[in-house]
Amino acid sequence: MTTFAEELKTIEEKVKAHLSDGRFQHCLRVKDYAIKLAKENHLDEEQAALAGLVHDYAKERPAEDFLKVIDQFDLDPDLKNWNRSIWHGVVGAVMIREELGINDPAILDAVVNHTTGDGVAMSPLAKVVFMADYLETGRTFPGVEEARKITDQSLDAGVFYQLKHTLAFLADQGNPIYPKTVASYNEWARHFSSK
Ligand code: DGI
Ligand code: FE
Ligand code: FE
Repeated sequence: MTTFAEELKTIEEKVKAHLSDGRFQHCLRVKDYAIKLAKENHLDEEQAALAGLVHDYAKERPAEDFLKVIDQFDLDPDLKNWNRSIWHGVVGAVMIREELGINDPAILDAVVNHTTGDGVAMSPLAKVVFMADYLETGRTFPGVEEARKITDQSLDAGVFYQLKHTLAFLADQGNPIYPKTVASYNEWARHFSSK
């Protein structure tokens, strides 16, 4: 029998081996923040820890690796028009399943959605990982304290805060915006708007 702590340690070593130290430390902080948010929202802390730990597992893989997986697993061919920012979640989840042996669909779904968010039907675990990635203690962007407070009060309000600000930031930089990011924003905007 392996305990959860042992399983986490084994996965942690594998994640560490695939990432620069800075990115690995980010993953550890996301794990910790995900545990905090899971506690606050009465969710499974072990699932949150594991999902937080692995969420950026694929972040530093070469483009060819992602392109191969997109073909091999018949993922949406439109993905090829995007880049690592989008691939590391959507395609990275397949690598996490295949290479780390994580099969829990809730964890894989949280990884898939950690960059773009998802609509209002987004799972509580996916919300936790999405917010932990944004709010982990190493994040210092203007507004991060406000975002942490809002999220402590309401996970949903935090998700909308992040989508609003990320969309505005990407547009301000003149970056293309992945359709799912826009769709996620629209669903939450309708959910929170009175009109
Ligand atoms: O992987 P992280 O840096 O911890 O965080 P992330 O996965 O949330 O975001 C990765 C990058 O992707 C970040 O620079 C913002 C960017 N991003 C998020 N949504 C979109 C996006 N980039 C594009 N082009 N389109 C998006 O919709
Ligand atoms: Fe990421
Ligand atoms: Fe991240």
